[in-house]
Parts: sequence; structure tokens; C-alpha cells
Amino acid sequence: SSKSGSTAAAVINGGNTTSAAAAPPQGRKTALITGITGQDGSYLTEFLLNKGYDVHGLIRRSSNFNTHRINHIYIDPHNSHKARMKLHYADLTDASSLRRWLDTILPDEVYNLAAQSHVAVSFEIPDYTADVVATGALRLLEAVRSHISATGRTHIRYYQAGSSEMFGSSPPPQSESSPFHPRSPYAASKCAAHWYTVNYREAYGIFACNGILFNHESPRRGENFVTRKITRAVGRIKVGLQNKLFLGNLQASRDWGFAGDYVEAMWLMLQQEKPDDYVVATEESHTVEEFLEVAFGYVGLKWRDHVVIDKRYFRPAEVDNLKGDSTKARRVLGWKPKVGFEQLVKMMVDEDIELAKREKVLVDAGYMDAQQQP
Ligand code: NDP
Ligand code: GDR
Repeated sequence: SSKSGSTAAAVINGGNTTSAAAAPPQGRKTALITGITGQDGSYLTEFLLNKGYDVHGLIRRSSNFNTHRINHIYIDPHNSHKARMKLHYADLTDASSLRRWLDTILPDEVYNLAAQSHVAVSFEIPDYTADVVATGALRLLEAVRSHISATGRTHIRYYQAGSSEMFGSSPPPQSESSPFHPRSPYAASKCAAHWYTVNYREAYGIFACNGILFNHESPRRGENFVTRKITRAVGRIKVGLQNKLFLGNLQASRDWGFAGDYVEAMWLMLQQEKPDDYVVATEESHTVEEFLEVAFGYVGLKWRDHVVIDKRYFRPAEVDNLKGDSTKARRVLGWKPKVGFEQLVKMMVDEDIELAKREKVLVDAGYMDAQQQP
């Protein structure tokens, strides 16, 4: 891709180019990722570093360190000039920070992964969820548009993290042509972000793509999403740190894939000749109960001995059945998932057994309370 590099930065910064604005060696691409500290951000960063990209991530200020998912790839720039992943403070609720980092980093590709991504929590904080998920995407698109208009860097490409939640109560299988019927403030906000992205593509000719990704999980999944909540509990029950697992609706069905496979689809969308929207899914759906069967069964436990239904985990409106039709992504992008359902569950249980064993050492040594639950 063509890179205007430090010249454009010099114009925007009034001649004061910063070290971050220095153009990387010819031919190396630069990516900017929002939500780099999340599950997908960490896998996408590993993927892009392997492809030879320089990766810049926007992180938000937190009173606790929030970089645990990317610590293993972080190289302190004080120690090495070879660091190819760099982190900067910004927030999707702060438009000025988004524009400033675009102007400084001069990315070739922008991946908007940041979100208040918990569906149940979006009913508790609907206003904030809309601000980050819907208006946040708009702020970033607008920052990209004004950055392009100021610098002429028209080759820049944008990825929007869309969700199968947008289909909501639309009957399965859901494809790009299925209608959206969102069932939560989160899902409604993702629909807005989807249409903002389509609009900026049509109105300004920006290379902007929506990935409509079905659920994808991993050992790095947040601990209050149902899959990880289950596998964490399996690990802790197996080593004797926990006995009960409180859950909500076990009959909901989801199309669960592996996050490591899905980040490749994000990248592939931005490598096409034309920007477009794609459903990414395994095309297989399983209930929460089936997930429990496989996860507990794998280590010789019976889920019915441990699971207690707690009404607080039911949602005001539920999405009953998601099963994707990813024909288009398979045909156009040549993408397909590598990890199947059982393999995914076992991968997560294996890692969470190891984690629970480490916790057990701390509990036995008196450094941690056994009741301390994730
Ligand atoms: P996570 O919840 O693991 O990560 C979300 C990321 O967004 C974190 O890095 C978080 O930072 C960051 N973030 C939250 N609020 C803000 C804010 N105001 N400003 C800047 N950054 C913020 O999500 P996933 O990795 O699972 O998902 C990635 C994206 O894909 C999200 O947009 C999600 O909605 C969407 N998606 C996810 C699917 C899935 O199954 N995983 C399926 C379909 C779509 P911090 O670490 O500080 O909290
Ligand atoms: P989801 O994921 O809402 O599909 O959104 P989650 O794992 O939270 O819920 C899946 C299903 O499990 C049921 N469930 C429970 N869920 C949670 N979190 N905790 C429980 O105790 C529990 N008991 C039952 C839920 O009711 C639901 O039906 C995820 C997120 O990553 C979104 O950001 C993303 O857009 C979608 O996947 C695709």
C-alpha cells in the first residue's frame, strides 16, 4: 500500500513529527486496533504481528492494569526499539483522542473492536452502551473520514466488529440478507454501528467493512460470558475450589466458534478489492445445556450435580437461536473455521483446569481465599 508516512504527519502536527509518526520500513503495514486488550484484540494482534504488521492499540484508562491478555507480546519500548506493538491511551467516548492517534500513527488498517460487549450488562447501562458501541463507532468513522480528507490517505481501510446479536429474533439460519431484529440495547447499538459503517462507505467511498461475527470463544474469553463461566467452574470444581455454578437460561442456542479462527476473517475482509459485509460462523448451533454436557462430561463430572438456576441471569428479552449461514465468507474470502465445537470446549476446559491448579496452590499456601470466585 502507498504510505504518505512522515510527510502527512508533519503537515498535521505542524512540522512536529513524533517518534510514533515515523514511517515504518517500506512495505510494512500499520494497523490500529481499538479494544486491543479484549479477547479478539489479543488474537488479532498476534495474527497481524505474524504477518509483519506494526500494531498500535488504543487502551482506556483503568484503575487496574487491563493488559493481561497482551502482556505476553508486550515489549517495553524503553528496552527495545524492536517493539512492533505499541499502546496509547484513548477512548471511544473521546473523539479528539481518536483523531489524534489516527494522525500520529497513520494506519493502513483500522479495526474497531472496542465495545461494552456484554449483552446482559447492556440492560443495566443502556445509555453508556449506546455511547461506546453506536456513537463510538460513529466517532471513529468520522475521525477516519476527516483524517482522510486532511491527509489524502484514501487507501486506509476500516473494519467494524458487528454481531450476530443484530439478528436477534430473526429465524435461523441467519445470513447477510436476514433482517435485523435486535433484542437488547447492545444489539440495537451494534445495528446503528453497522448502518453508520455502510453509510460512510456509500457517502464518502471509505473502504469500510462490517464483519457480522457469531459467538466466538477461547481460553481468553471474559469470565462472565457463559462459555468461560462454565469452563472456569469446571476447572475449579474439579480441583475442589468450588461446588455450585449459578446460571440462567440453558435452552438458548448459539453458533460457537474459536476466536483465533475469527480474527483471520476480519483481516481477509480488508484484503479484498471491494469493501463489503460478511457473516462469519461455524454453521453449527448448540444449547447452553449441550455446552454443559461436553464441558463437565470431559472431566468425568455431571453438570446436574453442580448447576443451580438463578433468575438474575435471565435477560429481559432473550435471543433464542443463532445459527449462521457463512456461505459468502467461505466463497469470497476462502475462510472456514478450523476448530469445531467439542475441540473448543475441551481447549477451554484444559486451560481452566491448569488455571484452577495454580489457584489451588495459592489457596493451600494461604495466599488466596477458596471462596474467592471469578
Ligand atoms: P471484549 O469485551 O473481550 O473486549 C472489548 C474491548 O473493548 C476491551 O479491550 C475493552 O477494554 C474495550 N473497551 C470497552 N469500552 C471501551 C471504551 N469506552 N473505549 C475504548 N475501549 C473500550 O470483547 P471481544 O474481544 O469478545 O469482542 C470484540 C468486539 O467484537 C466487540 O466489539 C464485541 O462487541 C464484538 N463481538 C464479539 C463477539 C464474540 O463472540 N466475542 C461476537 C460478535 C461481535 P478493557 O479491556 O479496558 O475493558
Ligand atoms: P451472548 O453471550 O449474549 O450470546 O453475547 P453470553 O455468553 O453472555 O450468553 C450466551 C447465552 O447464555 C445464556 N446464559 C448466560 N449468559 C451469561 N453471560 N451468564 C450466565 O450465567 C448465563 N446463563 C445462561 C444467555 O442468556 C445467552 O442466551 C456474546 C457477546 O460476546 C457479544 O458481545 C457478542 O456480540 C455475541 O456473543 C455474538
